[in-house]
Amino acid sequence: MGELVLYNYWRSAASYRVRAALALKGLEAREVMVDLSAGAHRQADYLKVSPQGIVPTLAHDGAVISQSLAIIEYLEEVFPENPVLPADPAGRARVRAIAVAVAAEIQGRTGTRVREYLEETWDAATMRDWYRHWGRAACEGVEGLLAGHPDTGVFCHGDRPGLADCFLYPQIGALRRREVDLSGFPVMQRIAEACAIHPAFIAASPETHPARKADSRF
Ligand SMILES: N[C@@H](CCC(=O)N[C@@H](CS)C(=O)NCC(=O)O)C(=O)O
Repeated sequence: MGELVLYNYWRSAASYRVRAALALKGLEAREVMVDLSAGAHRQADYLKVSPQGIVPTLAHDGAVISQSLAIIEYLEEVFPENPVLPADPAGRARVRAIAVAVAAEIQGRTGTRVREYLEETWDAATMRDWYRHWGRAACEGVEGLLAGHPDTGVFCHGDRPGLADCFLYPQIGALRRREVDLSGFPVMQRIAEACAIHPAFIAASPETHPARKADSRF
């Protein structure tokens, strides 16, 4: 098996999803930083890797894979040890549904390029209201998938962290950084507390990432 190469950025929530999945599965990847703050994702050399101009992207054995969900599913299929998806089809579907709810309905509406476009015309207060509105609206749906469901445990699905947590926890970090009030979402908050002290999420975290320490702007 060839080397895993992960194009990502330490601050990116979508990148954190894949770093967390790698850590949970006990896999190592060589990381290539794509500095979103400096616009490296829009440069011609990176657009050859990711025509969408987004991180993360995984390169492995001649395959170049974009989209965090597709990347983690690829890792799961190629490296089945330490699974991040449950064994049963209904459980797998539930975990994927939580992941897509986070990726599409929280991050899709409030992600970097959407914000950058709106920031060109909106003032800071309008931006803040918009972000908080969509952040909370999407969280209501995710909390609904988790609260009271018999398969919700310490983590999103049972008592071991998996793919759904790889999506949920980084997104909660992004919402908190923008001061979205998460007080109506106790299950999400409880799961976030469990992730915060789990070694895989600590190892993959933006806060502890070597590229952050090397970046004098932060
Ligand atoms: N659906 C994509 C989202 C990827 C994404 O939006 N990544 C952000 C960083 S968290 C990015 O590259 N933003 C650059 C941009 O939007 O121009 C995935 O799950 O991988």
